[in-house]
Amino acid sequence: MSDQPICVTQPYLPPLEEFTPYLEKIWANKILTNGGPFHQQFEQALCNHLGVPHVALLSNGTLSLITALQALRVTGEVITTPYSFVATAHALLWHGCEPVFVDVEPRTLNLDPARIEAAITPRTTAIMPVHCYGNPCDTAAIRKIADDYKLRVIYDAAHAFAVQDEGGSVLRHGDLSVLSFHATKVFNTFEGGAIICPDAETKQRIDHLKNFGFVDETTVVVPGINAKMSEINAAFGLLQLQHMPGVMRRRAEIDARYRQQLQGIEGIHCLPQAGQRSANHAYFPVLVQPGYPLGRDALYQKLKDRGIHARRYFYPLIPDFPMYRHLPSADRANLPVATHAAAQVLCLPIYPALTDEQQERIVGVIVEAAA
Ligand code: T4K
Repeated sequence: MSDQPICVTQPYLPPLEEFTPYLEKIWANKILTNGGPFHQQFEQALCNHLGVPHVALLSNGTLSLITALQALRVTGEVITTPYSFVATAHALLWHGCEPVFVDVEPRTLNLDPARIEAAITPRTTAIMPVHCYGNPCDTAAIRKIADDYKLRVIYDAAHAFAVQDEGGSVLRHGDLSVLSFHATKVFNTFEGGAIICPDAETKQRIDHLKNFGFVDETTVVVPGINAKMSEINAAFGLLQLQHMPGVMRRRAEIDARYRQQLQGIEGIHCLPQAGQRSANHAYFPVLVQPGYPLGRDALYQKLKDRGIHARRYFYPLIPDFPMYRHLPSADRANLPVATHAAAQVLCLPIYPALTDEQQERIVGVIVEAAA
């Protein structure tokens, strides 16, 4: 048992028998998709759970990003972070926009507002920051720049489910915020995503966009796509919500134990949970820095040899992928902080079913290598 591989994450699944009644309802009414009863209930339940006014459910986070860009009619250049999962920039390419990479700031590894203005050109229409690892961006500074230059802001909040800052849900910031409910996320519906909207009109436009543009049987108002969440995913989401308090508690415990046990190891720096009233402990990123006897990749390999699959989220940097390398903003010289982070970050396993004994195994390897 103690030799079982440990992955960076493992999805939370409620007891199967709790899901059976939901399936029975779907089997009875034979509504599988296209905005059925579970879809409606789940949207409302999410609004309540997250403390946001409107939620549009979609089939995954990537299509949610693309649909959000479409909803706001974003064009031209969009300022974004080089330090994220590749879907952030891919969404921009799919929508026909040019990502303009701006470096991150060292404390949170989120887009550095101090560097945004220098990257704005007459073609810039929007900013797409990421609340990386669930740490909120400097939303006030980003808002100010967006207001000054009349830019749209779409937050990629794929990591920020249920995160709150001093004023409430972090998802209220920007023109739109996008969530992912992928299997690897804090809150999963197998696959799934959502767009948090400030008003009913925008939500309606997104609802049209995700359903081919249909308003009624014979009216199509926009060239929409099919990005709907199915009833089975929505039903599962409804059930998952009931389990979230326990999931969050366990994640917080694991996070606290890591911080305590890794404290004082030279060259191992735990990224702080910054600017949060309520964190979600989605990831546990550590920076492997000079002073630690092994480099990040050597520690990654050592853990892997012991069956522990930590992950180098986010290496390589997005600008290093072939479809981005040619962009002027992909020049590494302008991205020193992101470049360092991509070379130093290791995300340690964190998920509700991770046992204390497994966590000791993980910390044990890090401590042993330090000795
Ligand atoms: N924006 C940001 C900032 C994102 O991080 C993401 C997704 C998106 C946008 C796009 O949202 P989606 O379109 O995905 O909804 C994973 C996820 O596939 C991806 O959703 C996520 N970010 C990214 C950070 O990580 P991989 O390639 O690391 O996944 P994979 O398959 O290697 O899984 C990691 C570990 O999780 C496995 O070693 C085992 C465990 N696992 C995974 C799956 C899929 C399970 O135990 N069960 C599972 O079903 O990308």
